[in-house]
Amino acid sequence: MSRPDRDVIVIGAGMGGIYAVHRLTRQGLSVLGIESAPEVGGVWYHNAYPGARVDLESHYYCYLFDDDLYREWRWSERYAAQPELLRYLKHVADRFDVRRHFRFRTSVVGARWNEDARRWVVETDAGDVVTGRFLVCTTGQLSKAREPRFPGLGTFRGRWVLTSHWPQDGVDLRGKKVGVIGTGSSGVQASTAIAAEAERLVVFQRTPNYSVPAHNRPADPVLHAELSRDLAAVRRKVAAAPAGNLTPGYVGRAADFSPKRRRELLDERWAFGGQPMLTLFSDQGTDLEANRIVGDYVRDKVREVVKDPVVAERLVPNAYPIGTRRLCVDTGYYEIFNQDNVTLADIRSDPIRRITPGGIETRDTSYDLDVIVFAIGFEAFTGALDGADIRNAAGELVSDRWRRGPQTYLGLMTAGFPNLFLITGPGSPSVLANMNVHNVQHLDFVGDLIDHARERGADRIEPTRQAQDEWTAHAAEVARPLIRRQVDNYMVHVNKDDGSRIFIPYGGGFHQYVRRCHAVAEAGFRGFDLR
Ligand code: N01
Repeated sequence: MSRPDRDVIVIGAGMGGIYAVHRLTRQGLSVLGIESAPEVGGVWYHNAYPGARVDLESHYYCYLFDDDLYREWRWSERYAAQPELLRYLKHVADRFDVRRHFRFRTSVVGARWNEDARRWVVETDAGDVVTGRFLVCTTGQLSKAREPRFPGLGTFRGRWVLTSHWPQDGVDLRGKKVGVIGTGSSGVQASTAIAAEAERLVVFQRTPNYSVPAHNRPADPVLHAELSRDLAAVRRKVAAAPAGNLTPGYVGRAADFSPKRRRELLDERWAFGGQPMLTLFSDQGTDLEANRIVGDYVRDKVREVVKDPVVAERLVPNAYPIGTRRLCVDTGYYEIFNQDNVTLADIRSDPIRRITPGGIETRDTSYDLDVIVFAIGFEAFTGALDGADIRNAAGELVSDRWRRGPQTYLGLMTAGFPNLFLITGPGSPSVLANMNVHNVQHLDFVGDLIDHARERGADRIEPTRQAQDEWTAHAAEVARPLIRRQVDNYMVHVNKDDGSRIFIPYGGGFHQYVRRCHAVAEAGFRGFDLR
């Protein structure tokens, strides 16, 4: 039988794709990367909206696999902004010479598993067909934008844009009347930056989200030097951390502390800033009372910052418990509502009716706008896979198999789709973990698994049904106590027929997940059927 064109085809040149090509070529595999954008960067290429910035500290949200790379790159800020992140990813791509393995400006429009030839047959929009033994999807979990489907959008005379596919040549917002729809992480960041630039900003909020200050500042050279001294130890520690980074963790259960001490601890976390607000009390993710204590603290902060009490009450996040959706991390978000040029439109009580040639019409009000910014989220987890039309030998999409929720082994492979690797997929910690660390962990596992199979003369890898069922049951079990499983958002799959809810990422923590992956590898990659 002829050999496939490549050992591995990698889809996507974001943080995961760059490392995939580096890791897999380094172990001697022939690799072709395919990327629709003209450049590396993935989400950090496309999400070029004003204010886009990482919400984990840059000292940890970067590649840790290469000591010299880590030591030589100096972040300018504690939380790097999108242009700097993109510069970093281009630097890494150059340093490890990965670009020559990529076809840019090329989209995968179909991929089929050919069982007889044991290979993936991949078609691109350039009309090429290329075959690969393995298909590695580093397509991201939050990369396929949700389409704005608002009546009348086609009639709008101004310009409309998506935060997730911001025009690379920018959008001039100076002196413009701008509307932002959506108040998740993207909308909060974009609104904060746009408020400083636009003549008028209207923020269209359906659900008030929790946002905590980042307290961004110049990067700390002492911390960088400290971490650089022993990167092997840093790698060990992040692998043993619940979210794959070394920010402050749990201090104990909320009930272990007096109200006065709790308040001090909350003040300290607030002063630290960012996501660690979710890792203060060990029971705030599982106990509603512990959660309420943290939620009330943030709600009071909103009331302290926003001067108009009516606007403040609309912004107060009380629709769901804190941390059950992704926490927003901001740089002065609530403060913008004290500016004369900013209006909050509460579209829960006064819903959008239609988009008109001149702006947005709600049930009670009409907003005159030059630009509409959609920050309405993503077709999470399966959007990019379906977009590439990846099908097994029976012609099924992964999402066809996952109608009642994702089924995977280790969040990495799914039965019925041999040799297909879903990097940071459903059933892995995925969006709950530090993505750089997680990508590297997953791709090291994949590299080792391919080597293991080849040493045994196998070129076909598929998880067994039993291993997949056991992993899916285990993931459901660890998610059972989590309050966040009860709250609708992109991390929860709800079955319409019986209302059953499946928490999509692995909720047991990155540390537990890594431990289990090690155990699987040490047991000869137990649960994978090699042929
Ligand atoms: O998307 P989202 P996002 N009419 O889905 C609203 C990562 N990220 O792009 O809550 C009106 O969170 C929707 O309202 P509701 C991060 O993991 C990271 O902001 O459904 N509104 C919500 O307010 C994050 O979690 C960074 O009622 C509509 C918003 O749009 C993930 O990406 C930065 C609507 C969507 O929020 C996604 O964040 C950015 C409609 N028809 C993103 N449809 C950082 O690292 C939706 N909405 C900082």
